[in-house]
This record gives sequence, structure tokens and C-alpha cells, in this order.
Amino acid sequence: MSTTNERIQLGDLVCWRIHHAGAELLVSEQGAQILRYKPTKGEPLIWLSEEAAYETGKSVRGGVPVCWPWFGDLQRNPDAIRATYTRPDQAPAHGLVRDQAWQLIGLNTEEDGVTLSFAFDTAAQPIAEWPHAAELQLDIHLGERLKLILTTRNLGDNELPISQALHTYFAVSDIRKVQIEGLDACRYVDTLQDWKKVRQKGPVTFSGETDRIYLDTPQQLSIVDPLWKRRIVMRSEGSASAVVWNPWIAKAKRLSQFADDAWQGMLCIEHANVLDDSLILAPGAEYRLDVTLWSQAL
Ligand code: TA6
Repeated sequence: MSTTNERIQLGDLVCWRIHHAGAELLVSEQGAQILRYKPTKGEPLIWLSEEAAYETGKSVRGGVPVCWPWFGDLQRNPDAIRATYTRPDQAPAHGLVRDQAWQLIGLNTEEDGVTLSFAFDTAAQPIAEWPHAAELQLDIHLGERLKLILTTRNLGDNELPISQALHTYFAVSDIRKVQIEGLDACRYVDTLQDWKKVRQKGPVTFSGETDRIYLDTPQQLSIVDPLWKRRIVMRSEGSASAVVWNPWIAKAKRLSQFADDAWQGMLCIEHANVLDDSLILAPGAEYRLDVTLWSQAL
């Protein structure tokens, strides 16, 4: 199987472009952010904005931003998580690491594929407003499928409350024509209806802005895309919550790095540990969230 690994520069960002058996992966060291993933056959699985900016200190729109040590608006997180940050009124959305430099700690090529490992260590890169000893590691394995393993280690002497998500932007033919299978009967919080609790009936379909936090989610979800004649399959371990988001027309106009019509070709399904599924790591403990992605012909 032919495999190549290249270190390239995109704008301000150092990135790694990996080819293995006809599949392609592109990851920036900033945020350990996957920017592109195209399997051996068919369309890319991961969506990346045509207006993406590759700038130091700015998360790129698309790919798989890592939301940690909290997801979303810190004020909407459990009290214990809010209390980990000394300036909660100025907390950035989606945590502190998606726009920061991570360290490449491993690049291994095996017969079955290539694994890139990145780490963010608060001992090496202290965050004054988040004074906790922790290490975050993202292992990305490109093989027949794409596997992401996000591991948090609590290196401190106290409990560490966190919420997190792999904020994956999937590429779809037309959001109006796809559906998500696997969430039937799950509870969800509708963040667009004042965080009202609702129960999902049947597959998730899209006819407007959608921003929901699903709870008690199963290990396997899929996006059925009839126009591209494919099913994107997502299998996770260590996550019982998932965020489903499409900005639709009006919000698309307000988003940075996002063309007005880009809402039609993307869908975020974000495997998470949020709300009831948030975490408290004991001193010395580690926690793994992993997601494997692949596509099948319909
Ligand atoms: O995950 C859904 C969400 O929280 C949406 O509400 C929207 O804000 C999206 O994340 C994108 O957030 P960002 O900060 O990347 O623009």
C-alpha cells in the first residue's frame, strides 16, 4: 500500500498531508485539527469551508475542531465546569485548545495505515485562567477507516470537571435530502427553543436551522445521503451525547469563514461528553473518547 507523509504550510499553519492506499488526510498542528479526509473511494467525508482562513490563533471553519475543556458556551455548562475557569464572563466558545499550537508527538506508518499523535500539555503551555494540570492527546489513525481517539489525563491532585466534543463537519450532497439514523427515541435539548427538552421521533431530517444536544446516544449513528448514494457511518466509544447542527440560511450569513450558501453542503454531528454526559476525572485518571468514521455505498 503506497503511503506518503508531507509537512506543508497552509497560510500561517503547519499541516501534515498523509496519503495511504488512495485515501487522503490533512491535519493542522494548530488545534490538532483535521481539515480534510477523503477515503479511497468517493467524495470527502469531512467538509472544509471554501472561505477557510489559515491564521495563527484562529480555528479553521470545518474539519474536526476539538472542543475542550468545555463544549459550547461555558455559562451553559454544569457549575463544576464553569468553576474551572477564573474569568467565566470572558470564556471563549468551545474551550481553549482548538486555536492553540499542539505538539506532534508521533507519526507512525504501519501496514494497516498511518497514525498521527498530537498533545496539548498545560504543564508546557500553561493557561493562566484555567490553572489545572492536564494533558490532552489526539491520536488520528488513517487506514481503511478514520479513527480519532481523544484522551484526557488529569495530572493534578484534584478532581477535574470537563465537557468536550469532536466538532465534526461532515460533507453532504444537500442537507435537505439527507437524514440521520440512530437517534430515534433519544432525548434532546433544542438550543433554539430555549433549551426545551424534546424526544426524537424517527430519523433526523432538516428543514431549517438545527442546533440540538442529543443524550443517551447509541454507539453507532449514520448519515444517509441518497444523492451521493452513500451512508457515512460513525461508531463511538466513551460518548453518550452528540450535537447536531446546521446553521441554515440566516445564521450562515452571520458565520465567519462561511459562504452564504455553504449550509447546503455540510452537517455537524459532534460526538461529545456534555450536560448529563459531562465528566469528572479523579486525580491521575484518564478518559478516552473515540470515533471511527467510514462510508458505505447505499
Ligand atoms: O456545535 C454547535 C455550535 O455550538 C453552534 O451553536 C454554532 O455556534 C457552532 O457550534 C459553531 O461555533 P463556532 O464558534 O465554531 O462558530
